[in-house]
Amino acid sequence: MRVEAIDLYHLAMPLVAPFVTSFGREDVHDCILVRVSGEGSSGWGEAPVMRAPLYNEETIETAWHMLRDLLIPAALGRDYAHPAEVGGWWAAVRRNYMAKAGVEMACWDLWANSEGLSLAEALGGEKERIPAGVSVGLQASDHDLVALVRRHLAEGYRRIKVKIKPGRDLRLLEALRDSLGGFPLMADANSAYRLSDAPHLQELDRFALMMLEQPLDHDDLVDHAALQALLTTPICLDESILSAEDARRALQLGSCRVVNIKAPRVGGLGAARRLQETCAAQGVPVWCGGLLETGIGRAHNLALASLAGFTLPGDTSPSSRYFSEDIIEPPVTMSADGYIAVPRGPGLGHTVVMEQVRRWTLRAESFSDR
Ligand code: OSB
Ligand code: MG
Repeated sequence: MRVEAIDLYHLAMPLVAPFVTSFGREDVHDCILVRVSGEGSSGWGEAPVMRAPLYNEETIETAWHMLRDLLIPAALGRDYAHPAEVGGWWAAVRRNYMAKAGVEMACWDLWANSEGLSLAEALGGEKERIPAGVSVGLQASDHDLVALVRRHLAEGYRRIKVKIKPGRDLRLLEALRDSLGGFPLMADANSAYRLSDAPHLQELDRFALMMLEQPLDHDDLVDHAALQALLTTPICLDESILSAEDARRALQLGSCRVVNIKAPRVGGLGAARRLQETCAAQGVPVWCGGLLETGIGRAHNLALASLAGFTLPGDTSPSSRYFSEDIIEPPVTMSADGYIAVPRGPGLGHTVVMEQVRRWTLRAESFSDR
């Protein structure tokens, strides 16, 4: 498959409700959509970068720069026999994983389309449907949070994740357990605590959480290991794991017992699959996280989560949880018992609606090898 042209679109799509975490509030989902074309076919990827470097160090502007000035020039005109090769094109470029993932994931879709395979088949995914989880942001009050989680449980979600931060943790979890009982629940702190908070975090053990996600700094495997030794609740790492090598180091140190895998965080689907294999070899369960993706990134996540090694429900929710109208047709939907069907058609298995893409595009740029 030869890469002949690449198009970039910066989208800003309004969310149906603001998403509030320990690091900030998002009313709009920003991302860079990447379309790679070649040999009469095309494929889509999504780099879910934010405007500010709050989740990782990348931003819309840094990713656009990396794509335009380094990653796309190294990709145009390249031939690949299999998309697992693509990540290697930028071996000399450090990090900038979301920018790389945008192109890498589009190359998977392009290849799958030309082979007549679904993305799940291209990756080796076996599941026909995946259990849906939902990530619930911080709400104005514990009362509002309980009402929202009650609604999500009635909608069928198979696991609930709530965001916590210092001052918004024990009472909130207590309210959920008191009102709604023993449903599958976990908490994500997005690095809001320090190791000196360990005595406080030990109090979370009484809520029987499935896991506590990323309590400490994004680059601190050492303190996470010290904290894990003091908790019965398993720690799950998100921001701290940027590669399969990071996971090997984290597991060697005892920094976590579960890993959240997001393809954009690690440079794409090839790297995400290697990360999953590293975890599986050590008996460590993984699940597929999310970054509020549009239908394009969501379809990629469904394909990834269809791999047998993804044994826990993740953060993949239906389109309607994020957007009033998605940019793909049909939108991603969830059954009443909380499952999402893995797309079976070629590539994404959904059609990208260009009218919707253009509607939310703030900036676009095209590149070709001619
Ligand atoms: O930490 O998992 C996270 C969204 C944006 C940035 C970071 C995170 C999240 C989520 C939402 O939790 C996951 C989703 O619903 O896509
Ligand atoms: Mg997280």
